[in-house]
Amino acid sequence: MTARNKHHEILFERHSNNPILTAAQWPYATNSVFNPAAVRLPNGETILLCRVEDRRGLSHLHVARSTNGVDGWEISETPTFMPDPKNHPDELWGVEDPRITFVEELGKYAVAYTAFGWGGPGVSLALTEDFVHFERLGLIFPPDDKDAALFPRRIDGRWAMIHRPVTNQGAHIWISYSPDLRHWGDHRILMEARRGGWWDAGKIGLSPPLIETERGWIMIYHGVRTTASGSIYRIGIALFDLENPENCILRGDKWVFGPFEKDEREGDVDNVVFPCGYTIGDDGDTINLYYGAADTSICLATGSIQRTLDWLDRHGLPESHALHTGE
Ligand code: BMA
Repeated sequence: MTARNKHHEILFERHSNNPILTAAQWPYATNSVFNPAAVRLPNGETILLCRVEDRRGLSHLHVARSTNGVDGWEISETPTFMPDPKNHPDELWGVEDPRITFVEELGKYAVAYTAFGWGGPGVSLALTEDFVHFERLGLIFPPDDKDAALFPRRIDGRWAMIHRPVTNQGAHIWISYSPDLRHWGDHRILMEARRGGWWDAGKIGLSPPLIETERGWIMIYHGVRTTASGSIYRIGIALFDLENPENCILRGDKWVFGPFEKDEREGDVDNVVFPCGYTIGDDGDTINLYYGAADTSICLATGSIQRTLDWLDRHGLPESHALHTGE
């Protein structure tokens, strides 16, 4: 393994316990556990909604609970959220990569997840109060679409969702709006994949839900670089206006986190770090970022809201509106 270059600023520190969750800890036979959503309950407990892939290759979701968010995980004997292809044919080949947002207005958690069916991967939404019972709202964005998360509150009176449809013009991050969480419209491109040799050229997608700060919404996103030996999934950051999230205030130039340790370099899919959730520490600043490592296990890295904003001030540029308007 190459040594870490000492000149790089480290924004997210890996936990020494990594990987914090693996298939070996599961109470039944599974192939891999990865790409978890995360949330902290009012009692401080951390809930990870983990993607569990079985040996057919199909995924379901399973809750792991811990009081400190690092170890002592409680994992129930039975899966939490199984695909239901009978009622939701779009879930025929599984449910994947959840993102959780607590919606105060509803007093419920919204879980956006990838539903994988005949038409390809699409975005589905479910609501829950307890991570035991789930109300499915169904497929809200048809294939090919994934990497979605709901905003925790309405923007200008409407619900807003970030997602990543794929078109023959590339895989960019979009925003859409809804009056009722079921019917979505006013679709707009929020941030484009870069081109050419950039680390985030060709394909980008939201990683965990946005982080609300006084200066704006922090977006942690993944960028995919295609190389001769496959793709590399890395993480970058951007900042969006609080009241008009279509306005990208700053977008970082470099990636801030990428596959480095062995568990991230080697697994079912090599060279992947894929966060789907974070929790914020009691200090209101610490970001606990939970990520899938090489589509095989679950790891944790810790950062800071303040340091992320400082980094963006030094390494970010406003996005060119020319991308959206052609001006
Ligand atoms: C993406 C998603 C993720 C996965 C990643 C790397 O397209 O499907 O679930 O972790 O690819 O395989």
